[in-house]
Amino acid sequence: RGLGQDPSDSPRLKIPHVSPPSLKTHPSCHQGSFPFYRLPSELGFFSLDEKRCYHGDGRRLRYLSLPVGMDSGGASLGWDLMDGFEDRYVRRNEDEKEGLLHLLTWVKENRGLLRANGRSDSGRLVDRDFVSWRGHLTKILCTPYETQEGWILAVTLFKGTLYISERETAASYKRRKERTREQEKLMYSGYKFESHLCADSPDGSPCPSEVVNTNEAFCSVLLGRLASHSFLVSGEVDCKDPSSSNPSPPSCYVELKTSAQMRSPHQERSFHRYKLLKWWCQSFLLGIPLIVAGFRNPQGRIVSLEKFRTSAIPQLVRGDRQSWDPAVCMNFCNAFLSHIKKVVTTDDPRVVFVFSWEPGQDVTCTVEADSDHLVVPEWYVQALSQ
Ligand code: 0WD
Ligand code: CA
Repeated sequence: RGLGQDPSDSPRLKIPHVSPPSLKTHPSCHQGSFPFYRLPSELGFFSLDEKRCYHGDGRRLRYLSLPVGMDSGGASLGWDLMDGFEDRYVRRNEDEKEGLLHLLTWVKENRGLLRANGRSDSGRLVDRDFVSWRGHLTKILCTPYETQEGWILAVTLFKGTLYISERETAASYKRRKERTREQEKLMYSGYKFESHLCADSPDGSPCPSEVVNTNEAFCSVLLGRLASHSFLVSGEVDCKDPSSSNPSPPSCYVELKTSAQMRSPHQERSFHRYKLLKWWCQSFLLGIPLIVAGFRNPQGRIVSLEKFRTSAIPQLVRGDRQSWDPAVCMNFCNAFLSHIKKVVTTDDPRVVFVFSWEPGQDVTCTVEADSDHLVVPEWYVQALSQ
């Protein structure tokens, strides 16, 4: 731009402005060796009941109960995952944006476990660099390979700790509101699958005809570290394997997944490239070692079950040159968390830094000085300041 062409260019009106640097997301920018990642350790857990009420206990933890003979080929299971969609389905209200609510409730009730110890000079109320949901970190990990959906992550620095909370993008709001009946059924089928494999007690049996209520959840709360970043993370855990060789969490936890039966090499490739990427990121983050997958036919019946060891997934995709690299996911996450630390330096619960990303572009950031959509709610500020 030529100087002086625009009246607002007059030196008198110029406001010094340093825009926060953007961050590149392309895989080629994040190659390298796998960064340090410590297996997360469980610090606690909580449950959400059928009305989505918080309980500081494990009442909604369920136990894996595999059908006998699963390892002998699976046989023809034939479970009908659409059963109950019309009359035994209670859906969580997705218009109610909870943000970090339940996780912060856990922190509030367990803040003694998170205080900086005497020798630490951090003086932080919560002695962690970051607090977030596992699902948000999964989105960060998948970013270098994501070509469809962008994200918005809102971040606030409060007493030395960075809180990360997702905001729904306009596109994902639209997709949610325009979900077809077929898509609704597909979502239901994932939960129904859990009913076939989970029992309420370690030696109990699943009740496949139960009401599916997506308000219910068991969430584990864990301490983790990625390179120089310490974090407190919480994620929903599907079940515990009562016969696990390592009974201590998260090693005894199991993730349940459904996917369409693969009928062509093309479908198999896209399963490896897209599905396994998300499955690996999600389970690796919490240190969940086992994924039990059910493959459904077009009629919505489970035709086979397969176990995936989380640690073995990267080898399954390594042969494909156009596939993903777990090191890129983790290096990008490391870079993004470092970026957040560099950009978010105002320690104030009223200030929200909004990081946005769309496929093919860099991560950008805007600041809301007195935000209407707080990441850290007032009740939490009050409770922790006591
Ligand atoms: O409000 C939202 N848009 C979301 C809320 C999105 C993602 C999660 N959540 C809630 C979850 O219900 C849970 O209470 O946050 C809490 C922590 O979840 P997370 O572990 O961090 O989330 P994520 O890893 O994305 O999802 C784990 C499981 C899902 O399993 P699958 O196998 O589908 O990945 O949480 C469940 C689902 O079973 N889940 C949800 N349950 C109810 N409503 C939702 C949702 N919108 N999204 C995921
Ligand atoms: Ca699941």
